[in-house]
Amino acid sequence: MTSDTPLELPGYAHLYSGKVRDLYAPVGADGQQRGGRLLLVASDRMSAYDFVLETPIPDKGAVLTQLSLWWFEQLADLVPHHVVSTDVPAAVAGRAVLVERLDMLPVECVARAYLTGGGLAEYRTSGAVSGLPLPDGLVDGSRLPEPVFTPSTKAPAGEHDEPIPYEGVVAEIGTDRAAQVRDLTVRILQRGNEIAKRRGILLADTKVEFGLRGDELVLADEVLTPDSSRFWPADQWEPGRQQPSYDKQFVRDWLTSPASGWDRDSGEAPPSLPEDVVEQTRAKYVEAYERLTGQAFRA
Ligand code: Q0Z
Repeated sequence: MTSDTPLELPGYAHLYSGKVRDLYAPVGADGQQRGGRLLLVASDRMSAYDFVLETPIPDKGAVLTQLSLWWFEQLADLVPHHVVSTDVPAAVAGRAVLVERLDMLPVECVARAYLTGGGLAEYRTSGAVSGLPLPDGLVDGSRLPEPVFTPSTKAPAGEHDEPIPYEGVVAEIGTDRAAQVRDLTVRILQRGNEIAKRRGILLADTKVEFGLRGDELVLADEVLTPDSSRFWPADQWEPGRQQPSYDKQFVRDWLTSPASGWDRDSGEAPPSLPEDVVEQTRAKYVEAYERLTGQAFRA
């Protein structure tokens, strides 16, 4: 269990830390929170096999932050987003965004374009995903006839999100809002895949979060990053097996190799990563950013 002290940022109060990100609120000289804004900070921490690794991946937080900002622009004709400014404290420059504080919807909006993970497990049990019947004969990695909305609960810290039926979303936020987030989530993944596929990356699935600005739905959090979505190398896509991960494969391969000395089933935390695995992994994050955006990554 890692319990790193969050950064102290002058002018900000630390609110919360997720596995790999930290949330702050701007505060005035009086120490009171200034209304309406939050600071989202992406760290260089990485998770694998449900552990937060002790070895940081240099620039990961900045790459994912810059990628998410780029996607918000690509999606701006579909849905407004929460980003206010990238003018952030020097200590987190490039890896933090100032955002509008929204009333967050109490559901995780997931869409799947390819079948794997929890969706595959549900399909094997029932022939359906989130209650939507699918054709027979699909295997791990199959492309779905069309992307499906597979919402989940927002689990408390340390727990896993649980899939919920579409009707559960309706019960939480109402018929019209449910249909709106379902359609938007699917369109975000479709737009993402239209762009990514041409650049050699498949987006198997994604999780997005929405909030409300009054009555207006706003896309929040991070979007279409390797932490919120499964990125697959398109040239290695081969349905019928577990697909390699675009970003985590070097880490997984090393952790499960004899060289690591780690037993995944032991319950022990994984060991620190060797330098070459760190560097290869950093290169994959940078490569994803550069392929997708067509821009050079600058730290
Ligand atoms: C996002 C999270 C973390 C980063 C709350 N615009 C918003 N308005 C209100 N709340 C949020 C947002 Cl993005 C919000 N999270 C998740 C946790 C770092 C994002 F530690 N929680």
